Amino acid sequence: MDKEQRLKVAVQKTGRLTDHSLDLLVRCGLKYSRGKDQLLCYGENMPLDVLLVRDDDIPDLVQEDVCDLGIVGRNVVEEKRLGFLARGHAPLFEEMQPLDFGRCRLAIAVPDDLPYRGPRDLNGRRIATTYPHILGRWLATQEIAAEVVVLSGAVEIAPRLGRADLICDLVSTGSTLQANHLREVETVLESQAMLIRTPVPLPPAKDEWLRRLLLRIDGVQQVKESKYIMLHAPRAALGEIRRLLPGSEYPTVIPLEGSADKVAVHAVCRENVFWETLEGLKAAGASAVLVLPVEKMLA
Ligand code: PRT
Ligand code: ZN
Repeated sequence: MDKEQRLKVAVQKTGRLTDHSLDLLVRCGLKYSRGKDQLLCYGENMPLDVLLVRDDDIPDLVQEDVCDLGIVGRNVVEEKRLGFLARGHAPLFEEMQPLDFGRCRLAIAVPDDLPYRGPRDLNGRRIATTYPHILGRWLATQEIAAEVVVLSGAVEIAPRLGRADLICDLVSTGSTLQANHLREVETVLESQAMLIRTPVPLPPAKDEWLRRLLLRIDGVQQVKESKYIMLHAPRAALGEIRRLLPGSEYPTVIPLEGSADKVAVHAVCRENVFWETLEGLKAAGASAVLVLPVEKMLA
């Protein structure tokens, strides 16, 4: 297929999103070989190539129509979008789908010894961040007048260096904050990896592959939590057992040869199946309970 007909996806080259992004594409069926320069992954079995870049460049590459799609944190997308709007431009990328990895939050954190009762305590303070637009919008909605100190990195040490009173930075486990004697007090933005696309209409062949890719991403996301459950149950307990099976609408009920009152129940559960659920099923009369992972699903 000629070059113009191949979807190009921008993915972070090295960082927190890289493995998850490539893994998602592989689960969607992509087999790729990596180019000599290590910057391009060439799709061997799908007309889809991956361009490996810094995450901050991904919205721009999609904006400039160099790539059709990008996988990037919502924090980066939102900061870029607000930046464009502030300069009077409309951003030319569209958020398509959250991808359920790279979860973190942009949060305000204050030094352990700084008292904090609520957003109003931020008035007149200096806040260090690499996300001035998102923070600026949050401060405006909270009607707080604070000074935003824009840094390019190492935000968590800014209070100790005297460059700011507190910070607004990404947090996942919180251990970085703790190590720097900071505590989280407000969430400014919840984030996870997003699929973004160019608003430019795609030629039909590319558009068709994008449609297929989106369906496959849906399928991948559904199976992540899904389990296939098989069990034996007394017929009389079927109502209770159906109620206990998490997120499964229509289980298959199969008679068991040689047993008048027992049946086999097979069901796809679209939510995680915990030990508590299995214990509940057993208490309701289920036996021979098997829980299997689901490999692929197409609704
Ligand atoms: O080189 P490049 O520019 O591509 O990478 P980068 O260094 O800018 O990004 P990277 O790989 O650090 O993060 C990429 C994306 O992952 C971010 O834009 C977020 O969308 C997402 N993400 C998820 C995170 C975190 N979790 C996270 N914990 N990004 C950064 N962090 C930082 C956090 O600020 C702290 O400094 O990781 C550190 C550890 O966090 P704790 O809370 O677990 O201690
Ligand atoms: Zn970056």
